[in-house]
Amino acid sequence: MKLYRTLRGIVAEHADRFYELNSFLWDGLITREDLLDHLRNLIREMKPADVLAPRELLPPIGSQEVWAAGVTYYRSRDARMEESKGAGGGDFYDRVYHATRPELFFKSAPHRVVGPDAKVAIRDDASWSVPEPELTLFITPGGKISGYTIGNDMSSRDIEGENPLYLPQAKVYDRSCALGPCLLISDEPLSSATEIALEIRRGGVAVFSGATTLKEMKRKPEELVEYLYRNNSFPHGCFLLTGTGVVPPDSFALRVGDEIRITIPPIGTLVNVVG
Ligand code: DO4
Ligand code: MG
Repeated sequence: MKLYRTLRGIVAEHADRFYELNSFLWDGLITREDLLDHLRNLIREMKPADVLAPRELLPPIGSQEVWAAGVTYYRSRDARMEESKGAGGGDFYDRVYHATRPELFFKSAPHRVVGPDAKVAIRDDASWSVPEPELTLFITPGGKISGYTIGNDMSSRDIEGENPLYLPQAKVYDRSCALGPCLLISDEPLSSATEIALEIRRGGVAVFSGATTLKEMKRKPEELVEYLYRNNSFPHGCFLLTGTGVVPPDSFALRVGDEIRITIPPIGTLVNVVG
């Protein structure tokens, strides 16, 4: 079951049919602990449409905080050790990769998040920015993973590389986070064979493409959630980006106009342009 947040209300997609849930509010709906069963009961009584009439998709977020995990893939550990070696910070990334406690950081308030086809930003004071394609969990107030979406954890590598203490500035700024295109509601974990693919197009031509699978992720989603919810309450639930396993080579930096396409097959493709 997929849920879309749109300018004309909420739409559920199930078995290639679309159901308008116009009378529902996003926060009230997605924070239900029995979300999947509730949606199944709702649509049972409804008349579906075969196609979704064109409408603008919004990011699948209401009042939730967005958090992120870091260095959950070997590729991320490697790239960060390299970018920060001049600053003497490299050892921290290796240590956190192997530590019991994961790296978790606050990524975004809802107003900094953009949705499908909206523009993501690079900082004016950054010279080396990249997208980070990440499987993103939706967790209920009770701590249950009830949905999945695609997240882009836009990052300024030069700022983070200069000093790891600059991480919040490298990660948190207007339009530094994209989520979408929908929330995949499932009580089952995603298969470890699930692919996360990134393509960056410049002037219509692919200038970078790469992929990983969830098998490469060092930590289990439940482990990240368990740490995030320690002494932390989320009355509206929470989104958690689970870290990147795809990092373009060090010679690559995003430019205004670049198109970022992130695909996670059971969820869809999230497309944003830098602007
Ligand atoms: O350690 C800094 C951030 C790491 C991160 O965002 C990632 O690994 O995806
Ligand atoms: Mg990241």
